[in-house]
Amino acid sequence: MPRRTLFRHANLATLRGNSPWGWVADGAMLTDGDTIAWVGADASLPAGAVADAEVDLQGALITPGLVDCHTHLVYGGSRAREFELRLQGASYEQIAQAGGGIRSTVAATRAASDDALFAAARARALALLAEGVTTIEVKSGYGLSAEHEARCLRVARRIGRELPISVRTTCLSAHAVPPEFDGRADDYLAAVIGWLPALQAEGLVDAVDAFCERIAFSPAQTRRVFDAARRLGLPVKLHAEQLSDQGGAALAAEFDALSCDHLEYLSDEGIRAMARAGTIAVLLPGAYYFLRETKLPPVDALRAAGVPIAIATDHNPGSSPTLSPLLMLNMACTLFRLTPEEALRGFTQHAARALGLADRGILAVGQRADLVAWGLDHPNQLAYPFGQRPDARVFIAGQEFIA
Ligand code: DI6
Ligand code: FE
Repeated sequence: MPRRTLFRHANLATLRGNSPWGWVADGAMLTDGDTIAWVGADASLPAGAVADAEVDLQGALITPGLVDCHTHLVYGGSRAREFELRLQGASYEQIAQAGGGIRSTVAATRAASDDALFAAARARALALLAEGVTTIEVKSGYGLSAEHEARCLRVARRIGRELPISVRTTCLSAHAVPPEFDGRADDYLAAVIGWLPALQAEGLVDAVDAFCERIAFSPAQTRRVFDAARRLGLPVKLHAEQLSDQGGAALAAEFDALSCDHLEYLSDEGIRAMARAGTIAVLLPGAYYFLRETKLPPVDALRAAGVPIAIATDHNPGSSPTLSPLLMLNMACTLFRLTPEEALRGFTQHAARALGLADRGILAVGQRADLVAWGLDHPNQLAYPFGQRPDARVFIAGQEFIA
């Protein structure tokens, strides 16, 4: 595609500022290379806004590209059998404690070849892209050894090289204790802390995450991982307060975490700490739904404290096997009572902040030209239907992605 493209006759949900949706009816947008050069009402398009190509969007809706800021996209195997066991009464925690759960995915991941891991992850990334996702975060955490964590993170990087989608990688080696360290969680963490510098040196780590939970790592253990990240200058995020209140959010905020994720059991103290630190709350309605959780994240209190809320798929084989960001928008509204606008801002603007990215998430001059042209009249139609996929043309860094 040519360097400068003028998009005309679209309704824009720019998400800029505080006006509803940052709405611009009959808008236009000029992109220059990978960047937005002008955005506003078609009628006020400056005469000098010349382009090499013009795209008449015929009344389509443009939103920023979606940012899926929490995924576990690289893994082998399936957990359909575990789903059956849960339907027969076993709980997620019981299955994990019996050596299933994350550990069964670790075994399948280690057994898979690099190419098999890549092919599966690529297909998942393409499914997200087809629903408007232009940036994804990908966590490790199903390798759980120096060799296999590196392999999974390389697969994530390869997705970013072979598809136009942007990939941010997060090292989640502190996800579970692998079998060879059974009963020796602290020794395992010492090993993780030992291999982190090499992963970073290879350019495989944009952030460090941990699973702080009764069935995973304690706050004291999480602190060791965060201390190591801080020594390396890496930002942190945390799976916090998903199944119980461990005080993980306050701990993460102490380390100026980019985000705390899940948060069903988040306390008032945790909220205050996140607000002080500017940490984003990433809510994951897919996991809430699939694990049939009943404790809702404290959405009203987060709003009152001014903590920005992001939404993500949490795609993973155990607790959120979804590849539909639009279903997550719907569930953020139906289950968590977000407004459709909050849900969309959560999957764009605030999700970008949860990844530390300031160059995307809204449609504004100077931002990356990552955008979606939807065959819809209004952005409230994104969150409303479920199990449907509207027409979507996806542009990444100014270029249309054609599957
Ligand atoms: N919380 C989750 O929901 C996922 N990881 C995590 O820390 C689930 C991972 C899995 O069950 O495979
Ligand atoms: Fe997760």
